[in-house]
Amino acid sequence: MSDIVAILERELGAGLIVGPGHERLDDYGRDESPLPEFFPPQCAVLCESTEQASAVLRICLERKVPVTPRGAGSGMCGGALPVAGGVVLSTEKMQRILEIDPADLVAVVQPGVVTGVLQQQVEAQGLFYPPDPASLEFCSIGGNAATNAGGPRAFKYGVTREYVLGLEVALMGGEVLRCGRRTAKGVTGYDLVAGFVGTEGTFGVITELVLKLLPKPPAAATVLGVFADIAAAGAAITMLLRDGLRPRVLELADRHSIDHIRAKSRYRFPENAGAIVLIEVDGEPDSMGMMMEKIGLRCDELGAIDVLGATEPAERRAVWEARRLISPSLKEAYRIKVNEDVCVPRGKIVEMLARVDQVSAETKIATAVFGHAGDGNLHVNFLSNDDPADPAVRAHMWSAAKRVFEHTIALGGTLSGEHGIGLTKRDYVHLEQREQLIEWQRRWKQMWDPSNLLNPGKKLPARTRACSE
Ligand code: 2HG
Ligand code: ZN
Repeated sequence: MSDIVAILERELGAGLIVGPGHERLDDYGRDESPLPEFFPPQCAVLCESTEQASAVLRICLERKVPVTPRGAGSGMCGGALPVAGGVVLSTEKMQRILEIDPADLVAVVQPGVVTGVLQQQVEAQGLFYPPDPASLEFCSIGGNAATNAGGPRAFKYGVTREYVLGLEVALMGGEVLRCGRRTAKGVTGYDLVAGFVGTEGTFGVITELVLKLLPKPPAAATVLGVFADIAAAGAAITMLLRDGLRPRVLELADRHSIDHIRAKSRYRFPENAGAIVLIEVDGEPDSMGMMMEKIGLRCDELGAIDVLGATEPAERRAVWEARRLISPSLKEAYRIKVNEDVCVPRGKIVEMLARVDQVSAETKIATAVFGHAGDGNLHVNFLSNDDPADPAVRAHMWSAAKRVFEHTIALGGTLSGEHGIGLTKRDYVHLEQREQLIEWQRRWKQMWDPSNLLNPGKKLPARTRACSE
């Protein structure tokens, strides 16, 4: 394993390799997860083509060196951390948009394309790529597909999986597989595309994607329902869902989340906001006014203390910039931010919010709660300025997260709605899934990567128990 850097340099050229002594090497040992440790790889290879990615995977299998695939490094669960050392295979340089086809309504892209850049490019042609993770200005499409990323607009349009029609994947050992289609429908063979999306780089490295596009909605408008507290906002969301309302976004942010973005936000959030429900609709321009009025009146009926509208593009942009700042602002303000991403059945949102409050009171840990409440997907952030290096502090923070997981599962929910399992949550998978089910997934992983060298130690708990449970 020790000569792997020299071999890769010889076979691929030193220009692609971030090796020992390089000032950027340590960056590949970190991501956006709340872990104090970092995991330096032996080197990172910044691949520029499928052939290069395939060569890395071939050489590393021959030498039995672990490989950790990495997109933009914006993941929050440690999925891109090289916990076993070895080589990081980065697709950040594979940034070409190969095709935008308005007739077929598809785009063909390399994995390093930044999600927001793709959105701008397709929108310039009157098209629309809906998945909008909050990190869209720096995350990449390959990472979005690897984690099956969501975002606010998932409420109406669904998550990344719904938009990946076809994939090119480089497998451990270097074989390149193309699967899927570019047609609107298709059922030939097994659905390997769905099988690769969301596998967090444990089955293969995505080297090209065929993405589904939609026509761009001609207009959109945003309404902010201001509520006295999170319980009132949660109850309003439940009622809005029961009304059968289908806006494209139905988001929630509590007072703590809003307070952290006030100073930086161009949009002025009302001082009295105990919680905000963010609703966005899209459709024909002349229907926007009527839809906003209807939503506004309904928010009033549901106890909003104020209702504000944003129709002008600049104003809407300011609202969304502010919303996307919640996560980075909390990260800046606290030394520890353990952020969970639980998802509960929609009918259980109010109960889940109450249980989060209960955990915060029991553990005396401050929380900020925000996110995609219309989908039941709540970002529960546990926050502290205690010493992150103190194991007792960390254990206490994670014990609070575990309680939230337990409440989530008791309510019929799931550990992660959109961020993934990666490293940080793999030891909690047993709370949600039976050993038998986990074992079948391990066998599936084994089929693609029998030597367990591709992103080892992620997604599933290690095999410690008998599988007869
Ligand atoms: C968001 O929706 C992201 O802003 C980040 O998914 C969530 O930091 C978080 O908890
Ligand atoms: Zn989110």
